[in-house]
Amino acid sequence: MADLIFYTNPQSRGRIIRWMLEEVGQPYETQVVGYDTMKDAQYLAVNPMGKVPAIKHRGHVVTEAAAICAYLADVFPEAGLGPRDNEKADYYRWLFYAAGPVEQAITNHHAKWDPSPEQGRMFGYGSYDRVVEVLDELFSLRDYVCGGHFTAADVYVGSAVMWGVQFGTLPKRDSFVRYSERLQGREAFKRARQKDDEAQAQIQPQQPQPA
Ligand SMILES: N[C@@H](CCC(=O)N[C@@H](CS)C(=O)NCC(=O)O)C(=O)O
Repeated sequence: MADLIFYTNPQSRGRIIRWMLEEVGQPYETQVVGYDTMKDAQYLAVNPMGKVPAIKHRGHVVTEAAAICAYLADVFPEAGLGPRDNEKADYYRWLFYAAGPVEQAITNHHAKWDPSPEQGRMFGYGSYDRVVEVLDELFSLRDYVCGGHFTAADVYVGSAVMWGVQFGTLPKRDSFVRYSERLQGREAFKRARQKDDEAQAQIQPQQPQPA
């Protein structure tokens, strides 16, 4: 069995981790989990939430895309994806901001439910509009989460921004578009996209086109 196993579905947040794994550059084994088998006992033994992505590294399971990004940066320091000492504040702050407030604001807003101003005091993200403004200001002022240096936090925060712009769940602010373009130019990102597209094609082989 491989040291590092990656459980994913190519049409899922597993794409975040594929990209992270390609940035890390260590060998890994991919196990594609179908949406129809995610709640089977065999996969629930890996992730009791019955969701992807997950990894198993030397027998230890890590779930939650943000945690997996941080974990991989930590256990493979040679990849240089963790924060330098003076970057740790930004790294943790924005990684957790994306995994909590950004994720909740985007998914609730997409589901057409937003807290009232009164409820916003109790909800960790306050309001969707405020979350968008804060993200926009961040990437108007810097190229990457930690300033001028790409880290694992950009894999996670950047995925939220890229998907948000692509699927229209975030507005197409200039700062988001420029940040997305910067990230999409990375070789690891392109490799990951190709591998996921190949995995997707194996699940759903292309239908022959009518003549
Ligand atoms: N909080 C999890 C969310 C994972 C998640 O919701 N994955 C979706 C795909 S994007 C899933 O596995 N859905 C299948 C299901 O719930 O049955 C993370 O950040 O990794």
